[in-house]
Amino acid sequence: MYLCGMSRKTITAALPYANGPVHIGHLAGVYVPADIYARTLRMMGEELLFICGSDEHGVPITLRARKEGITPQDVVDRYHKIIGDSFKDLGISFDTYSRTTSAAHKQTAQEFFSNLLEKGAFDVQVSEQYFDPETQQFLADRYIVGACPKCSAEGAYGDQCEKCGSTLSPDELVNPKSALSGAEPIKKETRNWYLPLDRLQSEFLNEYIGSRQNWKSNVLGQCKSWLNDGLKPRAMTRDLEWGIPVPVEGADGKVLYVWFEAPIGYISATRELRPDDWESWWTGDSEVIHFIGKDNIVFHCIIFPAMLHLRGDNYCVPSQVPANEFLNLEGQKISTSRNWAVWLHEYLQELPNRQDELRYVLTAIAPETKDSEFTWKDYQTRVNSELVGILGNFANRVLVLLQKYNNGVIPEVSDQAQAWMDASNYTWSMEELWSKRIAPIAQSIQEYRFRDAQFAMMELARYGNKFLADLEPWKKVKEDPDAASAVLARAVQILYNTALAMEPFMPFASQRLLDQLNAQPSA
Ligand code: B3M
Ligand code: ZN
Repeated sequence: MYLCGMSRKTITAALPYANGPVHIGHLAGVYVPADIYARTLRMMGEELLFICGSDEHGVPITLRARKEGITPQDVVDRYHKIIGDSFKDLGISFDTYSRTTSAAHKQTAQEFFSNLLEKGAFDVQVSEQYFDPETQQFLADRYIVGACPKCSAEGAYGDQCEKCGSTLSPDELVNPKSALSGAEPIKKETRNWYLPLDRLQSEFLNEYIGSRQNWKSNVLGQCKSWLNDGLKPRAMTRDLEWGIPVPVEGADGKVLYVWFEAPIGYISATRELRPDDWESWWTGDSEVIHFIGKDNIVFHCIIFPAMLHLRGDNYCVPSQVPANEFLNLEGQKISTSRNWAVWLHEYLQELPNRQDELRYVLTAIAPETKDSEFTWKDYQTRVNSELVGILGNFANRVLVLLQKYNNGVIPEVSDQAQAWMDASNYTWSMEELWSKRIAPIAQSIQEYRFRDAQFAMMELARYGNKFLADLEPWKKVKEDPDAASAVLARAVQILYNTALAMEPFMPFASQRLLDQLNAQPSA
């Protein structure tokens, strides 16, 4: 097993399916924590790439295209743009936002498949699959509809009933029909390439997962339950039209399984971004970290590592997969099909320049260890009492006092006043401020505890408010102007540190504050 060196990081965020826009559940689970992580490490001077892009293959995209009477490419073009623009607007600082219909991805995914094929990694198996005799094509599970065997609802899919949520197989459907033609599907033999996950379990995965001590317990729990059940071979090719053609003679009409090629999309995006040294970000000295939601755990913790292990050639397996649980909305599960969601592009349109408020609230309630809940009431309370009441209040007081007593200029502090300040019981030295208030933020972030990190960041503003309330510069200005100057100068330092610490969480407000202080982020 090659976990790779720890000198630089390749940070990935799950590639969103380009069959719809992203919503707050995606943001809280994946994109906001990943961005906080990448921004923090950048500030700390670490070398990293932050990679994402659209996942543009898969059956849901073709179904959507059929429903709308357009091509799958039209669907993904539309959502790739909406998703990419809205991430940018929210300040998600990807180094690249690519897509899996790019030429570079097709090449990289096919090369990866061929490489494994040459190494004899796949088993070829012939199996019976559903086939539409009218349209003459194989049917993915989603393309077979019928009555649900559990709740009897009509229109259940071959993989799931959306009415009662049961997971199904097409064989269980009552009265199955092809969604393409309405014809009754028949079974037909077909040949596909399988990843022997059963063999890989004993050869590699048991040890890989078993030795991940610092992974989150929700992630390890899911992995272990997959392993306990025993892995089965899984087809890495499918009889479909939309996807990346299987690069084998005679495999016409077959494409790479979307969960085979989508994670390779991270590698392809790196290749496009860094044509000269892309492979070094996936081998040798790089450390790979995947930010994902809980429904993607098996693919990133079991299937993709198995592929990378088989690939060999110094390729790294993921060193961390800090997956989150789900976010609910006003007491209900977020659902794309029922349109129960707060869509990012709509939020940005309806509440312009309120990116940081959303980032802040989603981090405060992030489903890090269990499912959590977003409500607009809670959003309102957090914005008013925390962002305005604590952070805004502190910044406003410092800036107003500075303007009022010293024309907006940081006052000179006499030696005597500085000595009084350093000896005062009311405050810490700047070193203590750093070790007690700032270092814990970075520490929590490195342990993937973003809620704690943001809370620790807010502690700086709480501390600043208490500092001002205790030392009352507005009173001292009359009795002891020198001491008032020392208090003001120190308050500005605390505010400056707060503005820096805010950057990963609220990059827009951080920049505005730094501008108001006439300071540079790196100063
Ligand atoms: N497209 C699935 C999802 O959005 C997905 C992730 C791919 S990551 C390689 O849930
Ligand atoms: Zn049902």
